[in-house]
Amino acid sequence: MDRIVVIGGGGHAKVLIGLLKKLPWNVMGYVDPEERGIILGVPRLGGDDILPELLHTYGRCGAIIGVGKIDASPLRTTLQQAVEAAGFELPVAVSPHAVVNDEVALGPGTVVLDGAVVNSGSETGRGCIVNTNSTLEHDCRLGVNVHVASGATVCGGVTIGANCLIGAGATVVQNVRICDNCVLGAGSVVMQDIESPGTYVGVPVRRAK
Ligand code: JB3
Repeated sequence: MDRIVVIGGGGHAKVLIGLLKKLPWNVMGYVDPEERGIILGVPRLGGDDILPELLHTYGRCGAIIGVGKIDASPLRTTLQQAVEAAGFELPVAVSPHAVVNDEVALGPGTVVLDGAVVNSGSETGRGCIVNTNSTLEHDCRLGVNVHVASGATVCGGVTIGANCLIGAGATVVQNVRICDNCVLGAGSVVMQDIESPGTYVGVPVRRAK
């Protein structure tokens, strides 16, 4: 079984550790600047500074970005680039309780969590989160570091730019295009293209900031 380390030790990391334990990975531990205690039986190994030592000791090792995303920050991409540059492998992790249909391409470091559906012909960039019970319909295109939060529905043919957060329970209707660096509030409904980065809330969405 290949070894893997989780980057971050908060709520998203806990979900990923629960998932990785069901997959053929040996979860060595998590790294976090803070001591977050044992998470689902998995210990903290230290801060990010111990990562080179892990590679030196074990040779081949996976890493997964357990720092989540509730804004348009590129932090997850920065972390992913750092661990890749250090020599870690960035696997795709798909829950056994998710459905990923035909001709789907998931970028390295993307996770598809319990109950999520990624329908045929869709693509994600690197390091995306398709969170619990969300739907990414057919022929969608997600940029890097997009989080489709729990229960969100992205209809067919939608394009979403880098770093976007599609909030919990939000809906994006068919063929809409959303530019980079947008945050859509929980429960919001997007019916037209969004062409300026910002935060959008409501039904239909309006710009909040
Ligand atoms: O809504 C859902 C289902 N999940 C949310 C997820 C997507 O985003 C969750 O409820 C949270 O809102 C959020 O999860 P996350 O990012 O795990 O949040 P939090 O519980 O606050 O934990 C963040 C952890 O990342 C903290 O322990 C930080 O110390 C750690 N962290 C921050 N920067 C870092 C770094 N860890 C490492 N290794 N390196 C960093 O640079």
